[in-house]
Amino acid sequence: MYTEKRAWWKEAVVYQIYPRSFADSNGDGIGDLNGITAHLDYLKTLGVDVIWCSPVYASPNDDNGYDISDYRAIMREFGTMEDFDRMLEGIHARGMKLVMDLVANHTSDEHQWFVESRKSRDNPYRDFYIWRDGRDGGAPNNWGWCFSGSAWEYDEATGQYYMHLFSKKQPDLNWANPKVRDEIFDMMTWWCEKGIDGFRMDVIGMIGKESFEDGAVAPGALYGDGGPFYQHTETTHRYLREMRQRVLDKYDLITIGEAGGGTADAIRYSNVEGTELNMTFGFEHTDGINDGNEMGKWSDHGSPLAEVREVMNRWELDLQGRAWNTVYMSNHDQPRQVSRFGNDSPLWREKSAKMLGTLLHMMRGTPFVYQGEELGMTNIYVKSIEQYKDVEVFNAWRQWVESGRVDAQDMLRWYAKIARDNARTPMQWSAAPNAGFTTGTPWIDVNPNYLSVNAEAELADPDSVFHYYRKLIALRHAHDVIVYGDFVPLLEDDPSVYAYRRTLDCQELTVLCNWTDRTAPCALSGDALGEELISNYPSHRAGFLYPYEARVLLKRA
Ligand code: TEU
Ligand code: CA
Repeated sequence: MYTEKRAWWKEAVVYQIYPRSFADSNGDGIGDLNGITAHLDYLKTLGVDVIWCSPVYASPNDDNGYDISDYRAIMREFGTMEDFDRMLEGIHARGMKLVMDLVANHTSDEHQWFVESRKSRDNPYRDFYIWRDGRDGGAPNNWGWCFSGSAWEYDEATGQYYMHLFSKKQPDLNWANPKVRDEIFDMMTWWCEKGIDGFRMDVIGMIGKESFEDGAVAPGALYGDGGPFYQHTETTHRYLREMRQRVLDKYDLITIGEAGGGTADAIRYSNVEGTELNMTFGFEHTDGINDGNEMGKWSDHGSPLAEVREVMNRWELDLQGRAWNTVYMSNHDQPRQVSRFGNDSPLWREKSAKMLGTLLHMMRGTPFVYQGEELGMTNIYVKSIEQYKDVEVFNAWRQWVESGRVDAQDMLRWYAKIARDNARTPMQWSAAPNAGFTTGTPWIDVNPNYLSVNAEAELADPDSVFHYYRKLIALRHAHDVIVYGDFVPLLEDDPSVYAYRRTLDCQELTVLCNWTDRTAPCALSGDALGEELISNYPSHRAGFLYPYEARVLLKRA
């Protein structure tokens, strides 16, 4: 039995808002801060403890706010600092907390620091970014970037290249420069003094670049993989410990690293001694399942039970007693979870959405709910490239389709399954025009299924996905075994059922999930396992689980 130290952020459930697509208060088609403030009671009803807002800072929106041009100003389309203060007050007044997105691996190329930096080689801000001479008439090394293409961009003005691990409008900050760290830590302190409650740290595992050698080129790949020289390095850990001492330790925060890597990396970032962060997001069960594919996430591979379970169980077990975990399947970078891991056909959408919710919320780690997940929102399945808005989609199109390497129909099929825009369609509030998201023209298409899948309808239906999630969240708050219990995998080779147990003192919580659309035999389905806490079926069949059935049973000795 592991003894878990109590902490409020272990007991919390986090709700992620993608502000651009949450609620538009002024009819310009873009979600905004007043839109969030107007829906805080909805979130309170759901029962979440913490709200994480994707970036709300000033930005030219090359990557929807993940390209920040002023860390201390609010994006014009989202409102004003007064709107922000009112939103924060509203969140606190309801006993909830606010997590800000800290995007500090890079800024926008329109940030004042970069505007200065690119002016001349001896500008005082030159070393805020990573500038290098070219090599043999090309880029300084062979690294590719996360959205396709070279990680280096040539800049005429000074005849050097700057590094960008994301779009060319997202130049990487040079964390090796102590002045950069001073600026970032001051900015973080400024937000903490304003009263925010934590940070979700964007690609924080990439801040510690250690060297700039060529990376290995995988068969079929166009660029080298610089990962070993900039991901999860000793230098990154050193910067995080410095951040902890200079900023984080002064406040009672929740800190979440978007750091990826393997469990050994997560254990270092979110170690129980608490020298770095509280928790990190793993990517092995989402993007990681496609590692080794020539085109990365663009593939027909899907997310088979055996692979997902192997990864998720390994994360639960490896981190147990060593680090705190996060549990999620959805965010603004992933397709809708019911479409990817469940079954979004009208017949099974609700059942499978509830099954996936059960699987996640009973695990060890802080659960993250992405806006609309609590309604069982699905992928949109757009047919043409014109309907997409995401820079990642456009760049991949250029690299693979326009170059003639991949058939357009294949790419469109992969986009429909996995593109980030699937999660960025507007929140479905009601059956009113545009799903009640806006009275104007939405910046991105609304999923046509809003007529049946929407918050208003689900609030009125006690059997909805929404009320099921509300119950899951309440269960976590009511039962220590769900937060602090040990994780024990069960039926690890079962072709249909994902099952596990949580144990604490004399309590045993058994979680059974049928991952398929067929009735599956299950030796564990008996009532002998205790009192039923929640299920997505009103009655059960001994020895079997119905399609997508989920059942949670608690035995107290
Ligand atoms: O994402 C980091 C990241 O690793 C992404 O490349 C992710 O793997 C990809 O979106 C999946 O296709 C963060 C943000 O969450 C993302 O929205 C930003 O675009 C990115 O950083 C750059 O800031
Ligand atoms: Ca608006």
